[in-house]
Amino acid sequence: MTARPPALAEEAARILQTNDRGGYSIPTAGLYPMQFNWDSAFAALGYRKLDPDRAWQEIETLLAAQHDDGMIPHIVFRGDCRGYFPGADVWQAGGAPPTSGITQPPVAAMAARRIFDLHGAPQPAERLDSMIRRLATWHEWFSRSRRDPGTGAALVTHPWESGRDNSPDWDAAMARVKPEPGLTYQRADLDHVDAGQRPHRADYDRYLTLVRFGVRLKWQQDNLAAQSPFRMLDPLITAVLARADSDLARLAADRGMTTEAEAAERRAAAWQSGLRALWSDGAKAVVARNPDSGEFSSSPTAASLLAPLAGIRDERILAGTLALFDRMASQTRFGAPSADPSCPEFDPCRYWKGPVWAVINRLIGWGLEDMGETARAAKLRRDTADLAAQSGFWEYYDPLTGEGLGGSDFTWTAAVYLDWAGEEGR
Ligand code: 9WN
Repeated sequence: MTARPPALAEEAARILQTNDRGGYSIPTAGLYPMQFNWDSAFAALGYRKLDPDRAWQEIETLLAAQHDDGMIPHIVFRGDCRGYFPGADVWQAGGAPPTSGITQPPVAAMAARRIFDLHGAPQPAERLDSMIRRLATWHEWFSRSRRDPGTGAALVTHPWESGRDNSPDWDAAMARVKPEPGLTYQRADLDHVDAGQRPHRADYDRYLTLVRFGVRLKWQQDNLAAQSPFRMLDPLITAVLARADSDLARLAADRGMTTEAEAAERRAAAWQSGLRALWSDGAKAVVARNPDSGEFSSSPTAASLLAPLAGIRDERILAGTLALFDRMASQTRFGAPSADPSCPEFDPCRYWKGPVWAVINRLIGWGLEDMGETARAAKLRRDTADLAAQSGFWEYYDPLTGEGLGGSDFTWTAAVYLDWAGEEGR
């Protein structure tokens, strides 16, 4: 039996309230007991339905963790973080509260723009001005410390920075990372989730090796971008930056911050051209790319469906994107699978190797709606809502059966339902 939509919206609201730690949220108790960067951006979109001021607070607490160089870290270790590995003691990245040493997809400006458009500015409105300044400083940091000069696309220095940890996009580059000899550590994720739904031990060895590399560089971000044993160009972060900078430009213009608005417009155009440089004639899609060899990833992933979000309207890229969307949709009951079902690495249960993620559907749907592709966007919304109705609000789902996987009672999945998926037909 499937839950009826009003009951589902109530359940989603209950999850947001349960995971609210007072001004910030955790993704889910146990598995992720602290604040995560893009999780908070999506959480804000859910809180806006319950209390817009609480939504603004979520963004403010995230931005409050900004490093001196402008980076907003991927984890802010607030509250009792025991039970998560690697903790602040491993990262050694400083901050009060302590943080990780890398960033995550910058969805926060997109969330801020949407909350502003639908609910107006927070009170007093100067709060929004400080958020705009912090977002602008963060986005400038991306242009300075994560922009590949060759292609103009965004570089990631750790799979965790991409937010799509074990995506096939990173397999070739990860295979070249030599794990540090004699690493001993105790994973905490397997206390909460079945090993078949999480990355392998060989992945964790490399995740840790890369963290220790950053510690040795004292998290000097420009050096990290130049020297990290893992450097890849990410279509998702590039597309999100194009969209987030254009949203930031609109927000800044609305607040009369002309200099910030013009700078954000320029950055948005530069990220769009960076995304075009990820177009592969072989894959007929925008895909991850090695900045050193220029080599393209051999198969597309869900991140290849984000050119519309970036505001790209080139005929060839849009036609390739829609054809890929249709092919992937024909291969799974629920879209969008995080990895291409035709690729040998596809695994419907293992994290970013195939499962559906509500937040990725939200980003793809956002772009499709922008370009007037309402039928395809509606399919993704319906699939996202059907997954919640069938299984509840999980971290991710099997695209073939709809089974809920990973952590349960998950903040960003509940938030995407409230903000978007559960809205269908209203
Ligand atoms: C490492 C919190 C985060 C998400 C990421 C997701 C997962 C962390 C982990 O959980 O990553 O950053 O420990 O597995 O991949 O996108 O932000 O929900």
